[in-house]
Amino acid sequence: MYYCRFIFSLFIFFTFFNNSLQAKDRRPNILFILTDDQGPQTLSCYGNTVCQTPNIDLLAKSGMVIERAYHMGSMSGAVCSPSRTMIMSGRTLWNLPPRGKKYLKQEEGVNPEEEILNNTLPAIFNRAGYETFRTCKKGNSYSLANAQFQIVKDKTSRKAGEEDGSQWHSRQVIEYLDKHTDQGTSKPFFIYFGFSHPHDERWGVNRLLKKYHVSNVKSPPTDINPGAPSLPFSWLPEHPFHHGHPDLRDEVRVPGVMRSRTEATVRNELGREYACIENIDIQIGLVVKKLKEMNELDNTYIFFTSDHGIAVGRHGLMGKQNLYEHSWRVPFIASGPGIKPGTRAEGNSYLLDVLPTLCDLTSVPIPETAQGKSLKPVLNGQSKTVRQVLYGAYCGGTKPGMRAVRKGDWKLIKYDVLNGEVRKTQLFNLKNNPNELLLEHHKKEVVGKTNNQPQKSQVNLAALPKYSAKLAEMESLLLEEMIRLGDPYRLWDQL
Ligand SMILES: [Ca+2]
Repeated sequence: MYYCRFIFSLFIFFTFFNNSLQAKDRRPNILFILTDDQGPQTLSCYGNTVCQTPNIDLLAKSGMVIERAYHMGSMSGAVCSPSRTMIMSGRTLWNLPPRGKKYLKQEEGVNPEEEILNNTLPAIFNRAGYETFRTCKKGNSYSLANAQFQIVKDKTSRKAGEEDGSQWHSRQVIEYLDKHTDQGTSKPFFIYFGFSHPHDERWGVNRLLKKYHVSNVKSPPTDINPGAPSLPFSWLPEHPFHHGHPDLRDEVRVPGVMRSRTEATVRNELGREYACIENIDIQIGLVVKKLKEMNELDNTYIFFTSDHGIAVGRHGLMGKQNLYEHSWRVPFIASGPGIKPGTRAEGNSYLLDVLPTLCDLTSVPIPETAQGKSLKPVLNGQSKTVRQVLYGAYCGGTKPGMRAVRKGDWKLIKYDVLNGEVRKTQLFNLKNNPNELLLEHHKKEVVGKTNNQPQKSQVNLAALPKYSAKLAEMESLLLEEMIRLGDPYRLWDQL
């Protein structure tokens, strides 16, 4: 009898011991989805009616859409690079760590690099006991941080095939999840799911190119395809003044576009962009389906965003090196435990808020190096915004460059470029003029192509005496933000 009891006790002990070793850590998983060069205007949850993204729409319906999410800017033509460094480090634009010799600029490198590197997204979640995985394009990023993920499958995939398109990235994630399941890993996962598209060149899958009535081209097309997506309301044949970055690759050398801003070129390129985005959407659908099959979907925070927006013909620009909403703003959707389905909030967030937000949602301490704010109160429905004023900079070309500030519906953009040759101020009321239309958008030949007759008040309001007090208020807000955030430059009228 005593012997039996002893054996039974041993059995209980080993069962308990074994279970405690194997017990599944039920802390929430993270799936962070990052596309390359995608403005919110491409998605139906932000008003697009042409580009079809049923899986991203489903994410929006099952979570929260942030209306006002932005990247803080760039001191380099490669806007991806500081933007992705802000995501990885949670640092503000003028307080970034050096990303490697190649990217070291005079404005950078003044920070305690090691401390920041020890507190990047992968470093934090490795320490917290997560299994960290990454797939993304290569380059233009914070490579020292990227290397900290436990598993890295990076490759720039900007073609249309299984091995060189967006399909490649989703396959890496699915294969990883299969391994995670097969190995019975008890750890929760953090997946950084990056795409190389819709960044140009926008090589679309044939079926999707046909759907949007466009084709892959190397030189600007001459014929308008009447089935291609319409011109955006803010299309212009050229920007009213020089943007200040001479010979900028995105404005003059994108294959299939070059310097052309014609209706034929812009509509074809928009359709190519949509084909690439729909392909990304299909890939996201496959990964979400996998999570569902694994019974992990309800226990996973999913964030969808992009490193910045892009113009694609709006305001006569093609690239992302400007501070109009189409390029400064990013899409931002979040779903997961505690986030009420089908909700929206203004947010007023930056991409550098991602790091503190993910920490906060998973009860991981937010490191002191993080300068962003946690969006958890917004995602939980306790507040609508995390800050009131938003600041943006672009100075990858001539200095001091462009600056923007937004508060409520009001936005100021200033340009001080080409050694004083261009000094311009724009003031917009975004509620009344969400597309930031200018006087040039009222021209007959422009209206004839965009089929949009702007209201009289939809112009740059900066020179109108009626708005002089608002202008002065926004000017002083901008300077305050520049000082507060350590912007090393001042504009001509701030000295
Ligand atoms: Ca990018």
